[in-house]
Amino acid sequence: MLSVHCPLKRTFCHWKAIFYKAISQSSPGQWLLGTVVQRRAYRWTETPSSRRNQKPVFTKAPAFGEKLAIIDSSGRHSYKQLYCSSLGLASRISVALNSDFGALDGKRISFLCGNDASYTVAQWASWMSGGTAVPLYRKHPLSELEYIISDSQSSLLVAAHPCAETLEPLAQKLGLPCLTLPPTSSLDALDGTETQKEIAITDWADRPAMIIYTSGTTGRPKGVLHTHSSIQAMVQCLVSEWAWSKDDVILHTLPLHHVHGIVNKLLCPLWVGATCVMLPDFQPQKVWEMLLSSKAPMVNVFMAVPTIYAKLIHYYNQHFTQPHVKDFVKAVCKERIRLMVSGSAALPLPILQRWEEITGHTLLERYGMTEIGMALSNPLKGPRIPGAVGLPLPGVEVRIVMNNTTNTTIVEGTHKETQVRPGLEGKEGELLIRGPSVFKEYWNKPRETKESFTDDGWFKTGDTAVYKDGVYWIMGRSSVDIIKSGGYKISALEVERHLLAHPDIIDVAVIGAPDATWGQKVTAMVQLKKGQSMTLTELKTWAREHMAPYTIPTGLVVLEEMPRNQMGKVNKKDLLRHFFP
Ligand code: MCA
Ligand code: AMP
Repeated sequence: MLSVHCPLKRTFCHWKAIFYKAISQSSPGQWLLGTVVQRRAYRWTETPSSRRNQKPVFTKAPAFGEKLAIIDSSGRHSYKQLYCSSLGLASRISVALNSDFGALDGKRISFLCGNDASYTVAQWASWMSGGTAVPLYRKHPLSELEYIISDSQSSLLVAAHPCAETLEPLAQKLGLPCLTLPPTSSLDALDGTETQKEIAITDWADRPAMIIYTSGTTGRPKGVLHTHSSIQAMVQCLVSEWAWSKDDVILHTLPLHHVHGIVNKLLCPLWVGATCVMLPDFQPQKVWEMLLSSKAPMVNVFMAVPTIYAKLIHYYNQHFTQPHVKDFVKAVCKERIRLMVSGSAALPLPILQRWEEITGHTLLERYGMTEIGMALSNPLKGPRIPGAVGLPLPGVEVRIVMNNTTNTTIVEGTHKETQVRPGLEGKEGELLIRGPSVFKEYWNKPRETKESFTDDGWFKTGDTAVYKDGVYWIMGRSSVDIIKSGGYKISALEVERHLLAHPDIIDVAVIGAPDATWGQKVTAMVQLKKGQSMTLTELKTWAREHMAPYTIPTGLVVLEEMPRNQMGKVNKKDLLRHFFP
């Protein structure tokens, strides 16, 4: 059998030597055969009883009773309170939709909540009533909210108390019922435990759980549908790999319409009975305060996108200048915090290094995607390689294939072993993923769903990766039309579509200019109507009404004429090289 077992504690060279010895005695055909046999051996296996055990996170809440689940700007919420309020809301949802309790059969429920306990109540209630949760984002403009509600074919809207003003007019326009929650401090008012029926659903695994909207290289944002089974796979894998326990306290500062904020930072702690401290927004000063506070419960887990670490470093450099303050910060972080994770975008080395100087923590970098959850991770214990994203998480199968018509496999690996095709060591290619956390489909988009998988069921990430020195490295996106700014994935074409609606813009190309803090900067290269002028501030002001804030250009270049090739195409790579060498 040809296989390279490559745990980091053994040297890569040692294993490479064994591998070369093995392959020198075999033909290329055997190499491929070896791959298949090994992959089957390590595939995640599911039994009928493991499927029966797949349940949403709220089913674990009663066992945690009065334990503190969420602390937010409105106060403290126990697991019992969250559970009872969710039951109450689920009951109201069923009544509003004229359905038996728990019988919504996957109907979509879009909800708009702040970063607080009301979000969890809306999510759990959607699941308890048998519906599919569609989280909306309060910073999205109305047009974006309307698009998501309509595209997901939502049957009902739920608005947290302060969001009702936004959602109710939309509900009226779309002819949908809208339930408004009481203020988060009074969520108990929803409690209806005495009148509740039992939740009769037992076959959770394949039921749709959540639709998250994500941008692609073509068309409008697509709804990524995850089942309860794929969500549970994500949660259980991270809980065990990162050793989550009920004693953990995580500080939550991310938006709640993406996997990073929803799964890694909220569902994981709630799965184990830990406590989640939720801030309404990211504010560097507040985050430092919470990380350093000695008030119980003290934060011991933190996760963020690289831009947040960059902003925290910036704040530290400006405000924590005295040596004894620096010593204090480092001592507290080292002593109290057990885990600090970075992900959603490449972590630049200067950020990793400076964070280490400041806090004594080597950030654990991991790689994930809306469609697949988390796939690759540096280890909790053991060496974390700067710039690399480690190895596949348990259950995840990884391939790197050549970006050409042959689709030759360069590398194939799992949590336990990695095989490199002889002669292709160190070659870059597209990263493919398979495993239980992979999404079910793009909502209502069978063609796009089919195109995003290979014939043998691997999801094509569109990221370029390489396997080197015993670990995986993400080299960037295969397409220039996907921009990552502040950890958000942004479609350049979607931004262009919006900007072309500006009355003075006749041509536009949007590119992601490199940026130390944001990863990339959404930069608009525009050609204006004759005699018109435009400043970045004017463009931003116009865009605020139409676009999600994180997609609004933060760079503007006005061109006399858009450079196009003979085919009429703009070469964005050339533009990037020319303007941002
Ligand atoms: C924005 N600004 C910029 C740039 N971008 N300025 C210069 N260069 C840029 N590239 C400006 C804005 O125009 C605005 O200016 C000001 O900076 C503040 O912008 P804002 O967006 O309000 O910033 P913020 O509130 O401080 O937020 C930064 C943030 C946020 C906290 C990093 O972007 C964030 O929460 N990102 C996380 C996204 C996330 O969760 N991604 C996960 C998806 P002005 O004030 O003049 O308007 S990925 C995922 O889920 C997968 C599964 C995974 O792997 O995790
Ligand atoms: P999203 O589609 O918003 O879920 O973003 C997923 C994308 O973020 C991936 O396809 C990668 O391009 C990027 N990404 C996530 N984590 C990392 C990482 N650690 N390094 C580089 N890119 C990352």
